[in-house]
Amino acid sequence: MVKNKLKHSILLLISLAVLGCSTTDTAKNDSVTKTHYLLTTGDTEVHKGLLPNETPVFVEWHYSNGDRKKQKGFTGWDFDRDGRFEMVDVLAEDSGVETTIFDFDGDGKIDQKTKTQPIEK
Ligand SMILES: [Ca+2]
Repeated sequence: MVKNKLKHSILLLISLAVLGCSTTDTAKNDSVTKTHYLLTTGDTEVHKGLLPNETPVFVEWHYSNGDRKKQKGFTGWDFDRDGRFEMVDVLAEDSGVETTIFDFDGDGKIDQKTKTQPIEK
């Protein structure tokens, strides 16, 4: 059971990575390209009461010139505190929420995706 939960969490992270890759291309110039990236999770913040657990997910980009850039790319929300994310915020370069994705059936696949709309003033 724990192994299946881990597998589903990894599937969701892979889905996140694909989503993140398509939205955060910030290569400095044409001769320097991104070669690969690593995803790591930070410490989970356990909130009191009914609030879900909150875990930052970091993306470390590796470039062809050897440079690396690490940034918070996602925030995972674990509503039932089983270690799997039911909701993930995909963050933009300015750390604002760009998209929110949901996996409420626990299969590690995205069930719904909601694009964040800017607030009109
Ligand atoms: Ca969960």
